[in-house]
Amino acid sequence: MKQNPYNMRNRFQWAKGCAAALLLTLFLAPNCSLQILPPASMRFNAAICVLDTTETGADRTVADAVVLLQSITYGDRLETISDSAGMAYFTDILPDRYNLLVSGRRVSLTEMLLINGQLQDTALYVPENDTLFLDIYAQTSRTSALLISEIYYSGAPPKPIPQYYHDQFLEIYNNSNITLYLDSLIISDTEAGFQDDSLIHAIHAYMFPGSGSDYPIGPGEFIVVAQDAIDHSQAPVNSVNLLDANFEYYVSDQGDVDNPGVPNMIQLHHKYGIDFLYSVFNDALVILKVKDPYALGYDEFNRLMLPKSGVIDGVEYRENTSQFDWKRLDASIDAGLAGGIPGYSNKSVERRIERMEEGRFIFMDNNNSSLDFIILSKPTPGFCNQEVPQ
Ligand SMILES: [Ca+2]
Ligand SMILES: [Ca+2]
Ligand SMILES: [Ca+2]
Ligand SMILES: [Ca+2]
Repeated sequence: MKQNPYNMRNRFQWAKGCAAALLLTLFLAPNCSLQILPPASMRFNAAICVLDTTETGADRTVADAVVLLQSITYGDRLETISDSAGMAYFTDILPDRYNLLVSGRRVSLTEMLLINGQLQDTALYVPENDTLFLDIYAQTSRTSALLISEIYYSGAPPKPIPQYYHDQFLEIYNNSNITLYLDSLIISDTEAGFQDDSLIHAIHAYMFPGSGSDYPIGPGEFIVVAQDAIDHSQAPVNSVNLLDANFEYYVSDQGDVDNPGVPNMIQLHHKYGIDFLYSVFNDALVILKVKDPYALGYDEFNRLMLPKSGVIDGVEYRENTSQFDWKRLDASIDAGLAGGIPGYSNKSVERRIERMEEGRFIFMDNNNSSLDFIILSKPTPGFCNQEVPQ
């Protein structure tokens, strides 16, 4: 797999991009702060040390990591970058329950490792004028050449058809500079409650057709997998025209529509539903490649078990992005959460552009959707109209 070369300039731009992204999120986020705040005298400082569990000694500390504090009660998001000693400092914090997310990178000549860690729903408080010292442990994972670049799951506003979500789609992007093949790649949604398991418990699993080199995806190319590759905008107002989708899910025994001009995804497993429907509130989607999808069989609730080692990329989303309990994906796949949009809002979530390279978008992938994804007011199937960060 091709890794992008990584230098100090990129590292700075990445950190700058994350900081700008978080500021933008703060600016755009609905004002969910409560009116009644604890007295200012209860505020305190925090010194957080970011440690990589895969290293020893001085190498354990992670410099240049984005450290994000999410206040659960007041909705505040505070972020900073860890210094050369791996320390991140926050001042004047309100006592509250917090989610702490860290996201960094470690670069060698041969590879770039992503470093992600989190502490969920942790009460932070120290006596007045004191400083809280805290260690946060992070684990490493890898970025990939093929990425989930957009998930449109929210569905159309209820005019005139209520709860219409057959215009859902998944967009995949080739973030590398070589041609790759989609043949036999699997898309699956995974059940909650198996974060620490070595297996994906797939509710649905659909595979791209082809025998190895039939469906190329070039550098900088998008492909769209539709729930149904039809022009949905003919019915509910503001729903999406997916006539140009590259692939569609087709569930033959459920009266599904089949556009003969658009190849169907091969059904490997379909536990329930009239189609491969993504939840309009919370779900996790992964793309993965495995030798034999049936090698591990099924769990006791008829979910297909697939090895986590086969996961190429994964994105978890929720309506409430500060609720980290019962996550579906662990930090090696997605340490954060995309989303934060209501169902049937016609909004979409798309991976943030990190930079341009030889005229191609390079999308951000820290394996942390809290940092990597933004909200779009309109879905963009097969393209991206984000402003490129300078
Ligand atoms: Ca379908
Ligand atoms: Ca078709
Ligand atoms: Ca990823
Ligand atoms: Ca897009």
